[in-house]
Amino acid sequence: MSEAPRALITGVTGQDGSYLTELLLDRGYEVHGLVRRSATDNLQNLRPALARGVLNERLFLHFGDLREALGLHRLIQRIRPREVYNLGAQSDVALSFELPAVTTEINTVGTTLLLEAVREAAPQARFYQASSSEMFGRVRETPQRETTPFYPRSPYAASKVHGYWMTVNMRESWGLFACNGILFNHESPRRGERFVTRKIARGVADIARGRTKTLTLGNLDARRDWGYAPEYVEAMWRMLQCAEPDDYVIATGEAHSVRDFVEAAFAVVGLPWQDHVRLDERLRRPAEVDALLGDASKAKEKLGWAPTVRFEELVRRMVEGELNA
Ligand code: NAP
Ligand code: G4F
Repeated sequence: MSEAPRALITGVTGQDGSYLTELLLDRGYEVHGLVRRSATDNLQNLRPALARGVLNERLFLHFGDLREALGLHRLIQRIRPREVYNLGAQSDVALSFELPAVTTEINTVGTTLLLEAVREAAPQARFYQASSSEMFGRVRETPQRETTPFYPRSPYAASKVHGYWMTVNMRESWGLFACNGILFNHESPRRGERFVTRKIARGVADIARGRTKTLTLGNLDARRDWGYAPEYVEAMWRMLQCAEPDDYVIATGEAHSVRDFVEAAFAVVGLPWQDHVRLDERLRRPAEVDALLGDASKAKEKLGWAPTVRFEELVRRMVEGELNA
């Protein structure tokens, strides 16, 4: 193996994992990704990274699963990474109401197993945990910051609260360099297809191309602080370059409703949204997170991080991404 700094990414095939892979390759890292075996292609997001022609030279993919304790231990022992980014998760909030045990197994037990493997096999490694603004749930204050108490509203959010505290606990008990990034929603053309921004972007593009007439959604009133994913993976990396481990909120500080997103997306193709959007009660969640808005002042001050892609630009990039697909 080369002398380049080595990083291990779980969830490497996901939106964030793929952007982080490209960022780390750009910065001279040797990148190792944990990939789940799947019957159909789950490497789509990694195509740009794979197209660099560095597979098995500076980019290595390993089959594994966050629930496989010995596999994680062996892999970390073999690679001895300098940095470990735990991005792997059952990340679909709506689905977590249907799969609460599986969500807990992957997000809670999986995170614990990975932290344990790092503690045993590479205790000097720096660890990033993908924590979530969903943990704020029924919000106790607005905007939400690092000190805002959690009030999880879904099995997903509850699983992430446990992962958050395991990360803090490993830092305080065993001196691990472990950080939580409490990231607010961040999107891109690589966003999973079930999340609302991608669903809207794809629906609008399909309607503009005459492939369908309607887009069916749940709650249009929910508000989110939506940022651009490639900028958010930069924040992850910066957290692990600090002198001391800490926890950071990453957000734009601007909130919009799902309705705002719909309006802006239809505006990109010049169509009236009211003619095409239908509501379906079955897409509403048993418990909703009504509004999230983050305060990333600490990240700005300590990491020198600030978002540049704003809401209208994000919507445009996502709709154009679908039109060009
Ligand atoms: P994503 O696109 O859904 O990617 C999730 C990744 O986890 C995929 O690579 C998936 O593999 C992998 N995975 C699922 N189950 C696994 C298991 N049992 N073992 C190993 N890997 C497994 O998620 P994302 O949007 O990139 O988000 C990355 C992380 O940040 C997640 O932990 C998410 O919960 C968290 N987060 C996301 C946001 C956001 O707005 N995007 C905000 C806050 C926090 P497959 O490809 O095989 O399914
Ligand atoms: O796009 P969403 O499914 O994302 P959600 O639930 O905010 O979770 C995402 O962001 C979290 C960070 O806060 C991550 F931790 C998590 O892993 C994930 O990446 O839903 C956004 C909002 C919700 O209020 C939902 O009820 O959109 C509303 N919505 C309305 N109609 C819909 C739909 N959501 C989906 N997925 N599909 C709909 O048809």
